[in-house]
Amino acid sequence: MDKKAMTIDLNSQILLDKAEKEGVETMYDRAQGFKNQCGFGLKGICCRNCGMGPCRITPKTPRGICGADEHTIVGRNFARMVAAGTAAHSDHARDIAHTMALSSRDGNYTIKDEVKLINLAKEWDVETEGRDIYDIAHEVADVALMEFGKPHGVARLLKRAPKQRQELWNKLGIEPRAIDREIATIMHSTHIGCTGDIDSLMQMSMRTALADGWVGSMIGTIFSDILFGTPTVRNSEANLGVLEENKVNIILHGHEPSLSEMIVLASEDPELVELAKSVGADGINLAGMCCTGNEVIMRHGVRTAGDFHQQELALVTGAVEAMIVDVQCIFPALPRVADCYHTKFITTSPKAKIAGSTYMEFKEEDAFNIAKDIVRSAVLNFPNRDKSKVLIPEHKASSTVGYSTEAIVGQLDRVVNSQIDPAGTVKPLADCLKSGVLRGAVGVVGCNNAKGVSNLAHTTVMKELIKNDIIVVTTGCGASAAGKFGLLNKDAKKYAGKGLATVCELVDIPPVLHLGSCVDCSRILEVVGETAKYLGMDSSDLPVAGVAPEWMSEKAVAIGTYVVATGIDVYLGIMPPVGGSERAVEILTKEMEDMVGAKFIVEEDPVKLAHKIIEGIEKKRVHFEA
Ligand code: BF8
Ligand code: SF4
Repeated sequence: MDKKAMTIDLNSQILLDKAEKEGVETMYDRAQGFKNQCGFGLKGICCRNCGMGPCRITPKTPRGICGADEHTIVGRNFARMVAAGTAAHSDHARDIAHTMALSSRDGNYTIKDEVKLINLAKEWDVETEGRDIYDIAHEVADVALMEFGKPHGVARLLKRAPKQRQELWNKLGIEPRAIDREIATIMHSTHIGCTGDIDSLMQMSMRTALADGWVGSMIGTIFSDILFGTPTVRNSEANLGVLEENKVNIILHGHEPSLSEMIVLASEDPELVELAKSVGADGINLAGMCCTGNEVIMRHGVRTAGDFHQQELALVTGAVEAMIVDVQCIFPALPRVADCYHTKFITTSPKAKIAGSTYMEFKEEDAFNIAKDIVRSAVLNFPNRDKSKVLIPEHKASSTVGYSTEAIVGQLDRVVNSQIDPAGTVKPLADCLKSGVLRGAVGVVGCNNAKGVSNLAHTTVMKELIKNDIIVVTTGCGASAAGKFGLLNKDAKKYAGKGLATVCELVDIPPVLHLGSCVDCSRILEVVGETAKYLGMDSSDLPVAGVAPEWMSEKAVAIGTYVVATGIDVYLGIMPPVGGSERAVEILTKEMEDMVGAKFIVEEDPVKLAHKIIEGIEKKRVHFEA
């Protein structure tokens, strides 16, 4: 297959040609080498949880050496994916909570959204009257940190879900207790000789996944908003065309805003801007990638360089002085690509050291100074750029981003609400859904996957949905894809059906709303939860769905599972590694519906996938007719 046919992004296609000419290997080359992937792995029936293995299930060996059957093996592997995904999101959240514990009036990290902090403090019974905001922040941070390992009770944030949902979780025994505890329980239960019952493994997976969505990710989002500001609507641009010929280009890639926020500040520091000029550049140009890209575009309008599949290609432009990374979704291949150019590939986290990188450890205690050192080293690298190797492809699209829950509610209020409606509620959204002007709302989220054509499924699904009057909310690399292809632009209402186009016109929004990074899928839970509560319904009654058309990470498996456990159907464009167990498939695609009111649906053809979603949404609308 022609490599260029593996992506629909024109910039990527141009840079794949360049990489080929320059002998630079990328993910697209390696993916071709992996055309025939291991059938056991694909079906989830390979176990290496103990030293007697690996055991692979075949007709001749229907059980592992310990006797585990295909259901146990698939169930254990699935549960471990959920645990890993939950660990990743929640450990990110833990770092943000620690950062808030360090916040101070005259320090590097200050409180930007006091109202959100006070509201959370009240929700968590932290005294607020007559106290200094930083004392409150520190106590709230401590309470949050306890949510990771508290010995008793269930997670506090579950109370934000509709009442019926909370009762159901309680009845099913899937209310998460403490985040770390749920992760540890899965690691324990999937050790050799523990759980040998797939129903129980799936139940545990839901409980742990709920700890991800309603606890870890939600803490990540709320605390980031408190520290760095709740996103507001702003304009920006996306795709590799945002790199600039005459500026020091710095790519921010990874996930945690405690680093990226400081880099943004450092890049505006007059001393470093002057330094950039003294080395012959016109200034410093930051561009984001993956979820860090989503964090900084939402809060600062920092333009998005690209998504997960473009991380190597960004360096192939030859125009990047430094790529700064922290954790998650960072290809270990990057130092090799960086070596082909002048680019400095800078790792910063002890949790994600990568051989061949320049390691500059980031410590929140000395955040700004370290961020300045990192940016300085990027600036000083500008004279090393080899102009003959530079090719910045021109494509980029403009976008409107920053739709936090508050921004969505505020935007709807501003224009739609008549004088009689109470301000600051989800009423306008609920009304639009109820009346059918909007048929439904769908979260199109997640990664890019080399099993498919980069960006094809995301853009196809989004376009089909909006054409059918379904408003789309998006996070993660799905949001970057939407940005690159102009779907976050208000003009994209031209692709929308009549109802959605009217709403977009009336309230001045694009048909696809950018809600942030993958931890910000918790914003989706919040909007759905509030809308359900407003209508006196459970989340499973609403015409809403989640879709991960090109998912690939374990985090995505955790997200999909908590979304289902919240009562929202999840549509996948890539089959998860569970096909080797009929029971697993039955539970995930059928029985979960009886348990939690939602299930997984897998469809690899993006157009068919979109139509299955539309059908599912229309079925849910019966609840409005009752
Ligand atoms: O957490 S969408 S490729 S960047 S995993 Fe990774 Fe997937 Fe992108 Fe953000 Ni989310
Ligand atoms: Fe094989 Fe059982 Fe060990 Fe897994 S746990 S590797 S199935 S013996």
